[in-house]
Amino acid sequence: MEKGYEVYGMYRRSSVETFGRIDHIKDKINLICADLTDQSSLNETVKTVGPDEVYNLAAQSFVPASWTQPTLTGSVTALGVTRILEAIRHVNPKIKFYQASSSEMFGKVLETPQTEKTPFYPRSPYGVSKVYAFWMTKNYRESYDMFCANGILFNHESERRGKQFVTRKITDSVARIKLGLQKELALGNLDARRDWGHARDYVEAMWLMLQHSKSDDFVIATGETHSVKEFCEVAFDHVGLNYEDHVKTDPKFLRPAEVDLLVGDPSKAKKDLGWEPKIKFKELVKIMVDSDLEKCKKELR
Ligand code: G4F
Repeated sequence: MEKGYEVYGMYRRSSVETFGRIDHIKDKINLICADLTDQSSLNETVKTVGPDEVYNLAAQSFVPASWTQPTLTGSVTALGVTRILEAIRHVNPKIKFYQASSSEMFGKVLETPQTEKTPFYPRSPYGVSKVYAFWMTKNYRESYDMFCANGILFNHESERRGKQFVTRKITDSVARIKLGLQKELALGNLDARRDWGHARDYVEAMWLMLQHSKSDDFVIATGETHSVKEFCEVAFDHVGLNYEDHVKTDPKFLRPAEVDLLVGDPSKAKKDLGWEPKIKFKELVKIMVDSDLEKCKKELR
C-alpha cells in the first residue's frame, strides 16, 4: 500500500472471522473470498480483480501439521499453486506471479550454505509440497513464457508470527514468565539451527523479484544460523532471566524427521536485486520480546 498499489487480499470462508492481524488496514484493502482447493473461485477472483501482480503466500504452512494432514497439505500447498497458475494462464498470462517457496525444500541439506543451485532434500510432507510448487512455478515460466518468480525464503519472523512457531512461542512465554503469568516453557529440539530474518525485510525482497527484468529464483536469507537454544538465551537474557531456569524439553514437540541446519547464501539477491536484510538476529529477538511484553501488560491491565 505504501508503494501506491491497490491491494486485494484473498481469504478462506470460515464461520468465524479471523481478520485480527489486518484489523488496522482492513478498511483500506479489498477482501475477496476464494479457496486454493477450488479452481473456479480462483478463476473468478483473477477475472474480477484483474491484477498486475499476484503474490502467493497462502499454504498449510505449519510443518508438524503436514504429518497429521499430509493430503490436505499437498492439496493446498502443492496443487493450490498449480490452480493459481492455471487461473492466471487462462485469464491473463501477462500477470506476474510470486511463489513463496521455502528453505524447508533443502531439508536434510546437501551443502552449506544453501544457494539457488543446492539440490532439494525435503523432510516433511510440507517440504515435499513446496518442492512440487517450486517446480510448477518454474515450469510455467519455461512452458508458457509467464513471469513466475520463486523466492526461496528462509525463516522470517515478526511480532505477528503465530504462537505455534518456535520464535513466537519463545517470546510470548518469555513475556508471560517475566510477568508471572507462566512458569516454564516446553520445547522440542533445542539444537535445530535456523537462519532467522525479519519478515519486513523479506516482503521487500518479494516485491523486488516482481520488479526485476526477468523472472528467476532467489534465496532470501541473512547468511547467519542460530540454534533454538541460542534464541532462548537471547530472549530470556533480554528480560534479565536465565533460560536454563525455565526451559524444559518435551518429546511431544519432536518431529518424525527434523531439518537440523539451515543457512542461506543471499548473494544472488544482493547482486541482482540490490537486496540486503537490515534487521539482525539479536534485534529481531528483542523486537519480538518487547512486543509480547507490551501485549501481556495490556492483557493484565
Ligand atoms: O518455528 P518452526 O515451527 O519453523 P519451521 O519448521 O522451520 O518452518 C517455518 O519456516 C519455514 C522456512 O524454512 C517455512 F517454510 C514454514 O512455513 C515455517 O514458517 O520450527 C523451527 C525449529 C524446528 O527445527 C523445530 O523442530 O524449531 C524447532 N522446535 C523446537 N521446539 C520447535 C519447538 N518448533 C515448534 N514449532 N515448537 C516447538 O516447541
